Amino acid sequence: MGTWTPKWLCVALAAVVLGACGKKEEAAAPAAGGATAAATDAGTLNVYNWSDYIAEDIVPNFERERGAKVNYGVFDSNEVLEAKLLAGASGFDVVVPSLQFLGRQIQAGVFQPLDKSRLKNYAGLDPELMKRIAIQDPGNQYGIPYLWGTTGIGYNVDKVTAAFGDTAIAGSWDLVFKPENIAKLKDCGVMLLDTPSEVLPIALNYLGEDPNSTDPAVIQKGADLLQSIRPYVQTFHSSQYIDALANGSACLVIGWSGDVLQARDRAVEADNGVKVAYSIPKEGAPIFVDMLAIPKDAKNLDNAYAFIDYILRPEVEAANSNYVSYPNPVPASLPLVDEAIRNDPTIYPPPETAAKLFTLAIIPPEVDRLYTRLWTELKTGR
Ligand code: N2P
Repeated sequence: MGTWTPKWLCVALAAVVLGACGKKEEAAAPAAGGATAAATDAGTLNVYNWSDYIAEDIVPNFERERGAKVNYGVFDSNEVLEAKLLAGASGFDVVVPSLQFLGRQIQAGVFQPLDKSRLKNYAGLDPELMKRIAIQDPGNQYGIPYLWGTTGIGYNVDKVTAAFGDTAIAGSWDLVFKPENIAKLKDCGVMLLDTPSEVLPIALNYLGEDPNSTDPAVIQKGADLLQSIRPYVQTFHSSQYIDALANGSACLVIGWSGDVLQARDRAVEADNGVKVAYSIPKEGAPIFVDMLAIPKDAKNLDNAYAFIDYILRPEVEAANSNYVSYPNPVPASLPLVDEAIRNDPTIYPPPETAAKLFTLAIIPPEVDRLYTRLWTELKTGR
């Protein structure tokens, strides 16, 4: 690699159909101090982002440069963020939904259109990516891409090798979806993301169905597949798996690319002998783009724009990618991204892998309700 190659990403994103998502929960409460202040730009900024999703010095550096205090809260699922946004008066100035959730939140009137003249780094965003994003954010009016990634398999190299002789099996969703395979890893800990909006489409894709199907009979097939492996799943959670993989208490997860790679790095830092790896299975996997957006009722607009513009600096997004192992949408940052990350095919998938990635569409409310019901049944074992 070595050069920015957005073409494959475009191919993957071009597969966007109409709507797919779901419902769900959890994460630390936002420290939305200042949310009740009526004044504009009272020296604060309320940011609500995914957990484990920012280089540790970005917020302090911004605070120092801007002379503002950032209240930084975290969540670990789109469903949790969406519940807060739809309830209104969230107190947040900047939030980070995934594109397909942003799409339906735009329709619900949650965000304010962006004044791009206030973002001097806007021109540095990859134009091909922006074009694809416009399928779900028409005219790129509401969202700025933050980072992107894939949803695949995280695993403990030694445990998988002990069970199967080598790790080849991790290249296929067969590892997760064939009961006889997942059963072999049951005792070392299996965790799935607690997010129906990604796990159900993964199951459908594995079955050869449209991952974004809105047909209840088709969606039921995905739910049945998940029920068949339910006895082997220990936990549904969307952030605890990083530490669990790193400390050896989980050996198989459905997880997000950068999170699994952070687990790998934490194990190396801890020098505990645990080897973690991430795979994009050959049958295909979701590709997601997480989007910076400003709620309609945000109070600290100047700071919100300043923060987004700060993030878009090539050196800031490069530092971000280097820290969290997720690619970013600013091509000029690439020369500053560590070679080990730039050249890692599980972070920047090569074209043949990219061709198999699928985007998630905006699903209609009745499908959303079906997802939620099926997910509850799955988790509670009904
Ligand atoms: C960060 C996960 C972000 C990727 N922990 C999910 N969109």
